[in-house]
Amino acid sequence: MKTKKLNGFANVLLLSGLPTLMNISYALEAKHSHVAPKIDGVMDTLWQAAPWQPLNQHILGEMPSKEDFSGRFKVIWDENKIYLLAEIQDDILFDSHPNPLDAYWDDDCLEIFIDEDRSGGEHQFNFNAFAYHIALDNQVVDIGYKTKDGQADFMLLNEHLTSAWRRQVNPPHKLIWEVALDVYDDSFAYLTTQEGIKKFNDAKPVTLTANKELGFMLAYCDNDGSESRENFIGSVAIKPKNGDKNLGYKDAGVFAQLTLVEHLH
Ligand SMILES: [Ca+2]
Ligand SMILES: [Ca+2]
Ligand SMILES: [Ca+2]
Ligand SMILES: [Ca+2]
Repeated sequence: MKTKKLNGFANVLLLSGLPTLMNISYALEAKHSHVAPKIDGVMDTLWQAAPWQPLNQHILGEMPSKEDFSGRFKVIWDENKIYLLAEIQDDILFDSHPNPLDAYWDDDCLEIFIDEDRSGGEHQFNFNAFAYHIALDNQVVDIGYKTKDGQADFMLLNEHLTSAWRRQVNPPHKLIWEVALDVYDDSFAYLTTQEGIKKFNDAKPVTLTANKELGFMLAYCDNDGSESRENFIGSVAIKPKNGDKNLGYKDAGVFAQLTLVEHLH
């Protein structure tokens, strides 16, 4: 995978013809892997084939120092899943909300944004796209539907991915955080029974193929002990709307294009 700048006139013309508001500031390629990485927070040699991608775009809070937060990541894929490895430097790991559904964005978390069909568009209260918040206890949450009283229905989606992280022995003790992600399309749905139990429909993860294009963004919510998160840094430069760059959890149009390829171009 490599970063391709798509700011040429021809590319702008090409992309402007698509019925999407997809972010065109950059695009990524993920290389196919014949072997699935072991998800254990240790970087296997198979990751060497994938280049590092920066995780350095400001979304919220003050821009952190390198010691406070810095990160980079790699992405590969096979027919079944997308695999992600993030190398994160965070001086203090912090999780003050024991309920995984409570203010999970204010605890340290890795956030994967994915839009299976690269449609862009609104996804806050639907599954046109997903914003998977992965907590330090590896539980996964996104907003489901809007409740009858207009509140966000926070959904545990632990079945959608496998995650593991581990700190390295040598200073500065960076985290290696690995994720194996099932890719669900917008047919995913759930219902809530009268007893309040949430039941998923029978949507299955899609089978991935070469040249598939998805919407993708990675981010990290860093909190080191404050009431709310101290900074929020992502992989994509987001054009602010009314001064706000924290748009990924509701607008898939800010994600970048991720193309699954056999070989890097
Ligand atoms: Ca920090
Ligand atoms: Ca928590
Ligand atoms: Ca979509
Ligand atoms: Ca932290």
